[in-house]
Amino acid sequence: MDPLADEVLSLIRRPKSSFTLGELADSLKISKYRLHRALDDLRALGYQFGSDTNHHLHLAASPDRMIDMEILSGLKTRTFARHLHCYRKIGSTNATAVELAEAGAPEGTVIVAEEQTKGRGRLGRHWHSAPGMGIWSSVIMRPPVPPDEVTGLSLVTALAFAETAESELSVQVQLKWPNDCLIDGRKVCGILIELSAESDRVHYAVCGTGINVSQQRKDFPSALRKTATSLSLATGGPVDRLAFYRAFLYRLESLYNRFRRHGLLPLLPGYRERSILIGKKVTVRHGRQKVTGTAIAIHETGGLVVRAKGKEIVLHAGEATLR
Ligand code: BT5
Repeated sequence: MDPLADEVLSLIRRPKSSFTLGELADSLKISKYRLHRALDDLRALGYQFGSDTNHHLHLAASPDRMIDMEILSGLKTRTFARHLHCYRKIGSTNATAVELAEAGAPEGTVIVAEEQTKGRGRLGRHWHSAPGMGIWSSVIMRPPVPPDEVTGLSLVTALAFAETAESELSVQVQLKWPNDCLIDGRKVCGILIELSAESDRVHYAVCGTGINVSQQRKDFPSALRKTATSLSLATGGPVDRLAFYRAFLYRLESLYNRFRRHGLLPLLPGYRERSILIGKKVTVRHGRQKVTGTAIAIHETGGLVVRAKGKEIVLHAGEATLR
């Protein structure tokens, strides 16, 4: 983005600002002609401007687009998204995040895209990432925990999503260990953590989050129509994707920082109260392992504690189904 367009926007957005075209050009020390060009560039991106009877300019509409100016405007995080890579179309934000993390990108670097052509789920599954309808995003994290506690990041992210949806949109979210967020039993958000680690140390974790925002039923492929939902379907109206994303990033950063300082323990009550597995009979499959029993708790490492045949087993990964 042209830095001038960026400056124009930040001046117009400043609280209580009121500029005529001439005053705005003077403040930016540019000609009115250049200002008109910058406003035209912004209009091409989807910004709309209005003016009052005194010819003071105001922003009438902002585009619903995953562009840095929009994400950063009003974002309250300290480190998350302070390094931000926005794409219109990408293979997978996680794949790009892995490349950037390998090249030394700092913690909190965010990759976000309007569309993914190779969005990935766990175990090589596909994540459907329709253009402009969701939040397809990855954050690079460098948590000081051993690799077997990284499941905790999935739980931290799921909880951040649930709290954001509940506080911003008043919808109730259920969490299905380890990485699913559901509304009315349908998946609205999936999380994929990818890791580079040694036996006792994590180099980096890429935390990928796919959030369905504005899809209507017909927008999902038929295979997902019965199992997937979106925030819009849940609220019954349009959802401000960018406002939701900013709120989510802020909450994710603050829960992640608590996790870094104190581990998962302080976050467990919030996770547990939304868990659809605790207290239920479940089957958990992980590779060739299959455990059937009662899910009784979430362990402080993020694992699922299952009581099976009189023994308590902590599972650190797997696919859980309710029986
Ligand atoms: C997940 O995998 O739920 C992790 C999804 C992570 C996606 C994000 S998007 C940004 C970042 N970049 C990436 O490339 N990935 C991450 P899993 O638990 O394996 O669930 C995958 C299954 O969910 C699929 O097999 C489908 O059944 C279903 N599914 C696919 N797309 C969906 C969607 N948009 N909404 C709901 N369910 C979906």
